[in-house]
Amino acid sequence: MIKVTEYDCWFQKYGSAEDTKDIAAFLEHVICEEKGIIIENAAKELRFTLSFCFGIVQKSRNAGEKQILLGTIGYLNASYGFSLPKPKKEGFVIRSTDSKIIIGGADEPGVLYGVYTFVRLLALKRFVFGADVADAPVSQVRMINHWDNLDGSVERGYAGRSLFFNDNRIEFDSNRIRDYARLLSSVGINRISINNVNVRGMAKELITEKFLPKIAELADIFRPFGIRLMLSVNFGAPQPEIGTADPLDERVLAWWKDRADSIYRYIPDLAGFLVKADSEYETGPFRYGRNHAEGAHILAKALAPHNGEVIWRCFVYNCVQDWRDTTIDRARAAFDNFKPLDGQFDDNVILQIKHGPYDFQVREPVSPLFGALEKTRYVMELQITQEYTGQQIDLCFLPWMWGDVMRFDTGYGTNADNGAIRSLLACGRIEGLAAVGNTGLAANWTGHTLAQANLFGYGRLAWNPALSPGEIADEWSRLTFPDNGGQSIAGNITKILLNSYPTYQKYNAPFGVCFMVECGHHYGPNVEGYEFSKWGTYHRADNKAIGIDRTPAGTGYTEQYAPKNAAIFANPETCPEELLLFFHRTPYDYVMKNGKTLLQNIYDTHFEGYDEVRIMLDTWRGLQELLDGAVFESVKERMERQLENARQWRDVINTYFLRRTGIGDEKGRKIYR
Ligand code: GCW
Repeated sequence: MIKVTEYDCWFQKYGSAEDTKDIAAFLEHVICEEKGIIIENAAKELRFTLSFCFGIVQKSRNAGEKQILLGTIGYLNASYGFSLPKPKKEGFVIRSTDSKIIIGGADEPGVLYGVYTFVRLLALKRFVFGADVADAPVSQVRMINHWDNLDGSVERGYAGRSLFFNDNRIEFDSNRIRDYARLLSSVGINRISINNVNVRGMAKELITEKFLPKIAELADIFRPFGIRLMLSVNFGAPQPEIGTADPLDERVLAWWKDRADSIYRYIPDLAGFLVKADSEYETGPFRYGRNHAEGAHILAKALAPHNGEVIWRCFVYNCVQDWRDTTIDRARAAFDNFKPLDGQFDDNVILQIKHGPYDFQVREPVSPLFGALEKTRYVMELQITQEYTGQQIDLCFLPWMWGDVMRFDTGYGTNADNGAIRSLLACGRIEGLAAVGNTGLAANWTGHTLAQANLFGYGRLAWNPALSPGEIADEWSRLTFPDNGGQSIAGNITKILLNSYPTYQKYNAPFGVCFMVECGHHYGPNVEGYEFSKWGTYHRADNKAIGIDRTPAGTGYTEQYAPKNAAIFANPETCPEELLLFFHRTPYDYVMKNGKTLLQNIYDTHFEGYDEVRIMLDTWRGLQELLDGAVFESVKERMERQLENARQWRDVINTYFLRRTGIGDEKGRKIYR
């Protein structure tokens, strides 16, 4: 029976020190003589995790005896006469000699990441004594965005209430925040914004003396883990006090400077501000007749003396569209708004662009802004919280889809690989990743225990976007469900994870059509839920065809891509079929690559999607004997709800198209009329 403590996530008990006995003598003696907030914590974390995960007790020893030695490489080389190679920023080297295992970091965070990597390798039984391990993160920005409100609710949160706020106060359990910081840091996260990008009501006061002392306490907990705080701010904040927030008004600049000065007195290493402006009713520079470069500029100026950065979101579109108006295409909005401003942003402004042109749908193309911006710094925004992907009731292993995003060739390289998103990350053109978090006060952090894999996977991908979904799923499963008694269930769980995204996609909105969800809360199907709304999210199905023509003959969206992709997407024969309805208005009798019509493919995928959830549930039930009861039950209960959701999706979608077309399933399966 495998005993798993959900709270501990990917830090479980991996058996006794027996399992590590060939190197046990080293592990019993962790030494770090260097001073520093992060490095001292690295030593503490190593001692703690060795004891917690492997039951290793530290013993006092003489200097010459076997030990693990930690330090920055500069310090180690100078103090011990080593000649360790210096890795990239935040990177590390692990080297073993007869008397030492040395974990050397390029800098203090590097030591900490070296420590967590070492522990992970031990837990995975992959540490090879004598073989050097060296690694460094590909990008500098590896951020989590919380959409937590001051009242303690979490926008699009499916894991209980906020870790940071309650009842219009900052309220947290320090131990829990420390555990959270460990989880994040252990997968390389180095920034966190703690409050919702929709900064409403009292949340506007977070940047005042009323709240800053308490925010400083949070920053103090995250700091030793190499994680810097960011705050979401409301662009209109100066308005009530001085009657305007116009970014070209000197008084407004003075107001922001004053705020920034006082914020930095409390949190000297704040990473900066995150801003949602002119988006979904949030105010922004448009209100004052200014553009987004001018808007970002004023905040950038206020933060610059403190080395702070402005992360400015590109989720700007017309959210009061008239569905009758077919000339507006929401998918075009980010590019239309931001590409013309390329080169006009300050050096300490980073644009944050959602990975797709719409809004975290189950399947969207990659936004055409990636690669197209040449003179502007930017990061990609992903969503770990499962707003449109099952809300942590349905299992949906997102690194599968993120992997597709990472491999997408933007067409802005000289060959396929150096135009790929992961290559743009590797060469620094895309400066990193941000993602909306999926955690809360739920006992297991994420509601669905298996949704922990999405948090883990996000961090691992932000560290190294070339990791495959298979590698990530395998690591996570083995760390979380350790093989203590020789009964490996991790392999089964890896398979369940890897099937979950394709399955979810099958029973959801078909072939990239997007938005067939229930309005407001976004769980479950409602085929025309957003069809006559103001949000710009239409599929315009009639009796013959469905989808938006986004080719030059239609909205012209395809033209926002590099020529190679513009051509691929504009032609239904070359357009990836999973995106067919995103790019093309397609008749139901269109014959797809497998020789079947679009309609029949919609039916097939929806029947299959449901059947696959049933198989997944059966597989899970088959693990009952091997798994700890609580984890088994909580996941089973969610999978049962998922099965019901998949049934609803299958039948609502199939019935909708049967009614539209009058054509039934060629295999004669039951479709309700
Ligand atoms: O997807 C939409 C969500 C909103 C969210 C918004 C955004 C924070 O439905 O809840 O607001 O995106 O990304 O700003």
